[in-house]
Amino acid sequence: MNGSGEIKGGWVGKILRIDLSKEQIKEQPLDKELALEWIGGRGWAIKILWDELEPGIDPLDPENKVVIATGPLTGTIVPSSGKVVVASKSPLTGGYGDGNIGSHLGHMLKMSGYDAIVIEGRAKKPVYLWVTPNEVEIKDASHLWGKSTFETEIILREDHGNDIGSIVIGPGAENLVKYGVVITEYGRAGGRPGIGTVLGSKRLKAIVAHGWNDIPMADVDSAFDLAYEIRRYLMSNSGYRKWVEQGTMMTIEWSQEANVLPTYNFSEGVFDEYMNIGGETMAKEYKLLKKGCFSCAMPCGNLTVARFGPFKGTWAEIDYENVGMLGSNIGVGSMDNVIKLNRIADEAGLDTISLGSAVGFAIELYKRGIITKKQTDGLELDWGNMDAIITLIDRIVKREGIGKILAEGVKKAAEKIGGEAIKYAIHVKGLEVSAYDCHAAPAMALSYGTSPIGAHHKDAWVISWEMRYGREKVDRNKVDKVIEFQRIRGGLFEMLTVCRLPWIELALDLEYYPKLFKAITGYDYALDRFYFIADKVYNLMRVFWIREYGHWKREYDYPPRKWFEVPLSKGPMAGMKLSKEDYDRLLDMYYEARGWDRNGVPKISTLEKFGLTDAIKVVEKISTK
Ligand code: PTT
Ligand code: SF4
Repeated sequence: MNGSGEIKGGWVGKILRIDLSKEQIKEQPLDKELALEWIGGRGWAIKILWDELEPGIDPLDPENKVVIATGPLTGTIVPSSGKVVVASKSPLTGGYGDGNIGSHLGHMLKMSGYDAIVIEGRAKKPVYLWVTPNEVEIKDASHLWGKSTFETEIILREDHGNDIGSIVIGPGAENLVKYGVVITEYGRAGGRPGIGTVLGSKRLKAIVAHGWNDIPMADVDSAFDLAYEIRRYLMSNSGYRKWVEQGTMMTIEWSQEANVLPTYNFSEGVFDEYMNIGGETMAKEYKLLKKGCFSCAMPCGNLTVARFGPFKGTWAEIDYENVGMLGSNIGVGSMDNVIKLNRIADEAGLDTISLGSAVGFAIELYKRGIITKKQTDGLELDWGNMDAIITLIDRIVKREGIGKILAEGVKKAAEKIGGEAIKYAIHVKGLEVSAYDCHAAPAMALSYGTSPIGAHHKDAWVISWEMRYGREKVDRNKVDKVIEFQRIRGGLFEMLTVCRLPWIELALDLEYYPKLFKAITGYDYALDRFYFIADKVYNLMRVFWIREYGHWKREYDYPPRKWFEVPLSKGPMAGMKLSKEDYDRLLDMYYEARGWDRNGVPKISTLEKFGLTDAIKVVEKISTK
């Protein structure tokens, strides 16, 4: 490791560099400053992409890079530490994009001696990457290309054994559908802003690792005691049982009650058939097994099987977002059908959120007469019409007819279709909105509007707090909550690269994380220090977007137009829509709290505070335009 003084644990000390065009494999010592000042995961991803990408590069150009990054706690005895960040310049949004996937890849990589992989170039033919402590190899994947993610994983396990960590892409990403994700272990997905698609453009079908070296820890006794204490706390928590029975699926019933369940392309907020697709029904009638990521003491994966109708016997892993977007949002009110659609999305390697949004968008346009049967090549689109929906998804995966337009994401599809279409495209900055309707939830709308990757709930899921606090209120407390969550969820957890659910779902004390960090790495960081670094990361992500766009507009931080213009049509909040004036007030307060100007551009003084000198040059350049 570069820099003076040895790091005693957590980070393993090397970054793997792969150039697929040159078929070159290199190792680089982990820079100590990168470790201590940018921590890992998202922190490293943005720093590397910022430093190394040619500004304005086409995301599907071979020179775009994909960063696969672990954090100092990943893969250790820390509970729920089986996470890994996948990041790149997004082909869906044109800005910074990342995702955090629960898999065995993170600890297998670290046990192979690597904290991160940076991939660039484009292979001449399909390949996959094989990583162990003894060898790193770019291997032929011609036999895997065109295969579903599940088939691919099966073959990789036949060839390399079961004791591997992997991420793979499916035919959707190979065909450059812009919301291709990476899939692992038959049903975990990551990289919503098209990180799988970037791998597809590089002809990299999979990354597979098998490691066996220990991950060093500065103070094994303390790390063990803390991990043991946390496990005991989690497993004796009063919410534990329901959590392992339902996981995130319990949110369906909650969202219905709160009038925020995405229904008919974010029109209604409640769904008559919500019980059929809810957490209770899933747990009692459809759940076969619970699955968990590496080292998790509170496994939340719901492996479910369709039991009735034409798809009987089909299985898929489902979560709240999957069911909200490929269920109520497209009018599908049967768990059997929802399981089938999720299986299709997982096998194709497409993000269920963007896919559900694209399908809902197309159905709404069709029903409003904005697109016609001629444009859908004879498909009669309707809510819940499984035959039409399955055919439409197949066309998206293959980029045929209307599928080719929808494969670009709803923003670009709306621009192409023209007219009123843009009013029904539910996205922020080109990333489709995850499964919370915000017609009557202004703080959550702000969270989507200011998320650093486009409309994802991962950074600031403030909606349940907002319901308790008062959904109608428009004040500084809402802004502060969004920023607090962005620091914790989007900063602390994305940099340590461990699962946030022990904290958010079972109220694990956040103070455990600095303690774990100290026990594993030997470094004593207070939470405030992590938050300072998180703010630095947020500022750099923002300037990355500005650099790539070459300009910035306040309206890029607005939630979807539909929430301002078309009121909710059902449920206790029927008639509600977001007030533009209120949203602008929240946005002004947000910019002020972040030290950004009224267009959302970081002020020079803010960037100076974080020592982001290169970013200052970008901001100065656009302000003189
Ligand atoms: C995340 C997004 C989510 S968030 C879900 S369900 W969720 C969807 N899952 C998909 C899927 O499955 N298949 C598919 N083809 N597309 C999918 N798209 C959607 O992707 C497991 C959990 C979950 S379940 C969540 S909220 C938490 N996310 C965390 C996070 O982001 N960071 C962190 N430190 N901890 C987290 N813990 C939780 O992990 P993206 P995963 Mg995901 C089948 O990556 O790009 O952010 O997309 O990784 O392991 O599946 O998440 O109600
Ligand atoms: Fe994975 Fe769920 Fe455990 Fe988090 S709580 S580590 S997402 S199984």
